[in-house]
Amino acid sequence: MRTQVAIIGAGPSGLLLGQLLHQVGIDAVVIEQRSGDYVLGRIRAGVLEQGTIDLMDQLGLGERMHAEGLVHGGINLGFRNTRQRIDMQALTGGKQVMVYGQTEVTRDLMDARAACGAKTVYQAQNVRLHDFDGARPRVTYTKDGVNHEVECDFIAGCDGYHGVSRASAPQAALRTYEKVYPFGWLGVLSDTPPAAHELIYSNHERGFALCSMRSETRSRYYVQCSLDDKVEQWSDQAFWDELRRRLDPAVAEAMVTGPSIEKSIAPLRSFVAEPMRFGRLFLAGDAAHIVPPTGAKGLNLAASDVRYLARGLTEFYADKSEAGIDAYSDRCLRRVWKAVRFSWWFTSLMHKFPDGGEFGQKIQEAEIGYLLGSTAASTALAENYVGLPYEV
Ligand code: RFL
Ligand code: PHB
Repeated sequence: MRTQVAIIGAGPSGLLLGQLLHQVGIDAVVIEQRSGDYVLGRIRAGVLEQGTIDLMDQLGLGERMHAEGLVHGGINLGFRNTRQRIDMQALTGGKQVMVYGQTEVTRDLMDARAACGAKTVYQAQNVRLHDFDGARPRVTYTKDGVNHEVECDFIAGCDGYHGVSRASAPQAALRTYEKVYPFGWLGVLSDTPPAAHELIYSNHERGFALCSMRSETRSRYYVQCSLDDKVEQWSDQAFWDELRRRLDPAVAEAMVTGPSIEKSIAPLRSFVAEPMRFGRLFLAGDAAHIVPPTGAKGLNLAASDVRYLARGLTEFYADKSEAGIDAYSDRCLRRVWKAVRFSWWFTSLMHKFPDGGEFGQKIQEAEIGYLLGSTAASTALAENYVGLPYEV
């Protein structure tokens, strides 16, 4: 098989890139190791920045998102049994975010891909990347016991943190930066009405809690947990009890609970790999960087990476210019590091650190007080949360 761009991974970055390239007539094949249902079954991101919303609109895929997504102009910070709203819309000159789950974004992209007849290979085993240091890269894989080879001009490594793409880069040319946090998030999805109209990020002496949602009837909640915890140890009742303890009394009492329909534990990590280009291999999304979910930035960074990559590849084919692909890595990394900083800061502010002690707690309290009392400080939070601008 021959294509222009071989895309490894059918997560948000791979599927978004596929549609962006399709829109400008660049042929791409997406090669995914899991089944489509498995990809859709992963419950992840919930919040889209304006830039990600714009990208879906640009692809002509905004209809369901605008009909079903929930537009939020603020978030709530919970602290010392009270709750205060940060009016992001007022602080950023009208910017908002959209609550529309990653599952739905992925479904819309998969449907669009199928509708335009673009090729996606699911359940590809043993995916390998070859010869991307020259002009004729190849990707090989096995499917149903048969070996396949894809010849291409470029490879886009959109295969997440555990994927094969970053691992295939020449390790001597790769520099990585990492911070692992000493706790995880236990998440529960339930068909219950959300606890509040907007998200609540709660700093509590027992640990962080987050009230989020997928719709008016489906909620997503998280509590900070120990890295040693196992999902099986957490009954639904234990989860709801712990969540309630970490919220202010008004929300805790009014909250509707019900059976969980998904429950999982995610570790928290900040990670950046530099550069994001090796010859004709480009890394995008979680393959190149991970942020802790506190800032809701992971999916949004994946979207900004592939936007830059699609532009670079379009310039390559349409204008015979390599300027865009040459600038790709630096351009992405400037935005990535700002989101890494924000996600690290917000994580540090809101979680209980095992070695933080009473001093750490007092500093957090002072900072949250400052944040809520100072327009300058709350504006800094708001402009990062709604998404920093893209470079033109
Ligand atoms: P993905 O989604 O991991 O997709 C990579 C795909 O590649 C496939 N793959 C391979 N395919 C072929 N060959 C191989 N060898 C392969 N190895 C892997 C995988 O099966 C998969 O289908 O990466 P991508 O596309 O870069 O997208 C990144 C986002 O998924 C991620 O950043 C977000 O989910 C992070 N995130 C959030 N981001 C936000 O912007 N807003 C949020 O509110 C938000 N909340 C979250 C989150 C992530 C969470 N978890 C579980 C880590 C909440 C949580 C709890
Ligand atoms: C979610 O709804 O899953 C979600 C929302 C906001 C975050 C992280 C996760 O910061």
